[in-house]
Amino acid sequence: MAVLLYQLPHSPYCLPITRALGALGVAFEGVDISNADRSVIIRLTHGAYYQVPVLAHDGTLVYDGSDVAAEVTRRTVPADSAAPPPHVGASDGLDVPRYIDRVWGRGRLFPLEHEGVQAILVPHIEGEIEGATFKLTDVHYVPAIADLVERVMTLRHKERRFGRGCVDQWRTDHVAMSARAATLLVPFDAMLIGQPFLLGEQPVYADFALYGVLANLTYNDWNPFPPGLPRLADWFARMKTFRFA
Ligand SMILES: N[C@@H](CCC(=O)N[C@@H](CS)C(=O)NCC(=O)O)C(=O)O
Repeated sequence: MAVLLYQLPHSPYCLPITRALGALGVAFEGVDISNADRSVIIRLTHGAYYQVPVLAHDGTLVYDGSDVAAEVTRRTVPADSAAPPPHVGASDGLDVPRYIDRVWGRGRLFPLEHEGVQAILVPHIEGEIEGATFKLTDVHYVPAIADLVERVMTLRHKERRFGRGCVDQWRTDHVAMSARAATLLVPFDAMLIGQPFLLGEQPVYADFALYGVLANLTYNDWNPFPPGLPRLADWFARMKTFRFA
């Protein structure tokens, strides 16, 4: 039952997956890919995907949109070429954690009674919150890339999206950006009044998604945990080691 996770170890989208696998006691091997060279993922998915995470589980490849991508691949791969591996997933941006929940989680990451609130909460965490935190990491992450070409290609990727000089600008603005991130996190601190995890007695995927954002922010101690959030700080410590019973 080999489980491989193709990942960027600091990624706010990969850290929830590695933590969820850990919390569920699933043994897996992490395969780190280059941020600047996605050829491993592109070959693995027969050109259907270039992002991470990608989970390979007993010949099944799982990544965001993999069901749809598999359909497209099936239709477009010539009959005489090697068939692509089977794919699973339902494309709502959460195909990998939903697969993990189906195979190992017994519905604990996505309990039916929390589907509605998670459909609001998780996109907010992956959008607004992640959007306020990853730049604070990137000001440390990008210059720390040892390989010159990898570093500049990663910078290029950022600058094509956010404009020339964006990483230097984020460095200049980091005090205001840190304060904004802390403000955005206040409601999560309040959610923990009277309960140990965001929606109750044990974590659901929203906890892992938020964990990923904060583990990315504090990766390699590049940033401190945001101040003034005592319940969230305690929750973060619990999330680091949580194991489902
Ligand atoms: N909804 C996807 C999002 C994956 C995602 O955004 N991955 C980032 C990791 S930092 C990535 O690979 N970005 C590179 C790119 O878009 O070129 C998931 O959760 O799996």
